[in-house]
Amino acid sequence: MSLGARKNLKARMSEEGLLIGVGARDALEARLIDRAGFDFVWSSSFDISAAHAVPDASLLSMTEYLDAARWMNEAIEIPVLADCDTGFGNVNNVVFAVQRFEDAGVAGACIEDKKFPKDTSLLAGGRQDLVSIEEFTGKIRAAVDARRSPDFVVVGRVEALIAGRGEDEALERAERYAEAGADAILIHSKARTPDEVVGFVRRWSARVPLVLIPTNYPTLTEEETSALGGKVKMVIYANQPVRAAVKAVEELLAEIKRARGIHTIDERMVPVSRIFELQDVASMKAAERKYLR
Ligand code: SPV
Ligand code: MG
Repeated sequence: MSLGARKNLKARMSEEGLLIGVGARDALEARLIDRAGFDFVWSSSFDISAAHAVPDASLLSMTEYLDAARWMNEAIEIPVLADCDTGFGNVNNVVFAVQRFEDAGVAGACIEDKKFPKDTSLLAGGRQDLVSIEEFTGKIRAAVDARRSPDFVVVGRVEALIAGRGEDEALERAERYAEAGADAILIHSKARTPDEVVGFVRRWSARVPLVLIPTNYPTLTEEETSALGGKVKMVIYANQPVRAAVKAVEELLAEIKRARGIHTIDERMVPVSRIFELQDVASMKAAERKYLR
């Protein structure tokens, strides 16, 4: 199966410049990200877990992540890069997942080198055990062989910095995952400044492009990232929409409680007509006019 031109993240990776993705928890958020002009949607395990009010710790099943990614993909024109955690188990789970995400029209899958079940990367005191390089290169090779189209992007995610294993091990893992066939390497860091990631980027061989998630080092701008010499191809703002939504909804609910009514909150909400627009009610009504007799 080949992806439609606009969904082809692989083709876009060979264009000049950074690709900017934003994390979504559902199709509505994905549609907002698309309408705002970003390059791709990250179907985030953190965001989808948060939407279910459960920890991002391999608790939801692959099917739930797949469903979320499929709904997102169907709602938008831009590609979805699926956060596939550890691949949901061993190589058999990786093969199973890659085929299903690809069949759902998703543009690519990212798998990380943590042990299943994983703990979320930015949690202080979280379990950050890694699988061996051999085990993880097996997963990358399995993912690459399982995809039906070479356009399906396989991202290998290195958690060595998150696990406190240091830059040398992170570089070795990245090199080995690229050698195993990963189209890009996501290097994650929970340091509070960009220095750790910048140090990695500077030493990276540039064998394949890099992906960054600057949640914990938000001072790194896109301009500064581009200035790192073109080794970074994608930046993912992984969880800002869900965090903004929680803040807005908490404040709204507090105001309703305080005012004992909904007479003071119009300014805090979009009108119902905006939701109709995001639901594309207009297309449904056009179809009714054409076909409904
Ligand atoms: C996600 O958004 O689910 C990620 C990024 O994997 S992080 O939460 O920082 O691990
Ligand atoms: Mg995740």
